[in-house]
This record gives sequence, structure tokens and C-alpha cells, in this order.
Amino acid sequence: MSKLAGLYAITVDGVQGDTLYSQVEAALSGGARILQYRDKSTDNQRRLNEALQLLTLCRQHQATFIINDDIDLCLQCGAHGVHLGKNDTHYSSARNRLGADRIIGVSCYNDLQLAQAATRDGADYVAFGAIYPSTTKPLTVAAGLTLLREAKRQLSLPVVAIGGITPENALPVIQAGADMVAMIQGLFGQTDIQLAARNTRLLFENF
Ligand code: TZP
Ligand code: MG
Repeated sequence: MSKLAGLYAITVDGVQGDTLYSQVEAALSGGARILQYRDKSTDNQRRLNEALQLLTLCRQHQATFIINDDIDLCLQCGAHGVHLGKNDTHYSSARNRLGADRIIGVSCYNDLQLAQAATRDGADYVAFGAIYPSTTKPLTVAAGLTLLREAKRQLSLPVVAIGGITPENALPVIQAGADMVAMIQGLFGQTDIQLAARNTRLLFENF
């Protein structure tokens, strides 16, 4: 399986330290293939310590480690790449700072033109959502399975689906062509995180 495929776990903003590490360890041992560190605080020392620890966990599981938005943190900790939203650092400035080899993923919401532009710019993957209503980000735009199918038809880049996805509702998303399914609450909000990750991994393996 390529590096940009499978379960894409995104950390819960506000979960820190040992709780964060044990949640992430469970997700990775269940089979998450990509981890995004999404901490929107400004406590840079803690963020660097946590990112270094999460990178170590990702290396142990041969998983890809992505930082939400923060180019400096990506360079400081040696993460594999960054994920950029529309209010984040612009793609070209991120690429200039990170170089050709780092992964840059771009949020495209429900906008295929944004994804075409990201493809031309040289992004490594694009993300669409919210596929289902999301309690984590309730006010975001909706992007359903029809859009996802159209995105796969038009685009050559790996596609992430995000928003309200759980192990129970992920199969239609994978069938619509998502290369990666991103989960926050559907994974880290579960009592058994490892089992949730394993069940999602099995959906990909059996597809
Ligand atoms: N972008 C669109 S929905 C979303 C983001 C960051 C939140 C996803 O969280 P959850 O808990 O998996 O719905
Ligand atoms: Mg962001």
C-alpha cells in the first residue's frame, strides 16, 4: 500500500501529553497509516515536545506524520509534511520553505476547482469534506459522496475524505474512491481506539 492511503488519524485539539500519546499509540497499533497533529494552541514548547514524541511513534509504526498548518514546527521536528487549510500559510510559501520532498496536503472543502489548482501547484494530496455532519467542525460546508466520486474521476492526486466519518459509515466513502479516510471523533472519541482503527483498516484491506 502506498504511503498516502488508509486511515488518516487526526489528533483531538486540547488532548495533550500522556493521554495524547496513548491515544495515538492505540490508533497506530490498530493500523492508522497517517497521523496529523492538529493542536491550535500557541504553546510552542509543548507543541514541539509533543510533535517529537508523535514522530517517534509514527516511525515505530512506519506511519506518515503530518503537522496541521505550522511550517516552522514541521521543520523543527522533522515531520513528513503539513496540511494546509484556506486560512493557513499559502501553498507556494509552504513549498518554498519545505522543499520538494515534504508532503503538502490541501483542504478543498467541496471545491473541485481548488483541487485542480492544488494539483497544478504540486500538492501531494487533496482533502474534501465534510462528507457527513461533523461535531468537531459543525459549521463547515458539506461535501457528499457524489462530489467525492467526481473528484476521483477528475483528479490524479490521492484524495482524503473528512467529516463525521466513523468505522461504521466509512465503507461507502471508500467505495466512492477515497484513498484515505480522516477521523477525529470517529476514532479518538471511541472507547476502544485500537479496535476502531483496526476495523477501518480491515475495510481498506477487504475493499
Ligand atoms: N474539516 C472538515 S470536517 C473536519 C475538518 C477538520 C473535522 C473532522 O472531525 P470529525 O470528528 O472526524 O468529524
Ligand atoms: Mg489548518
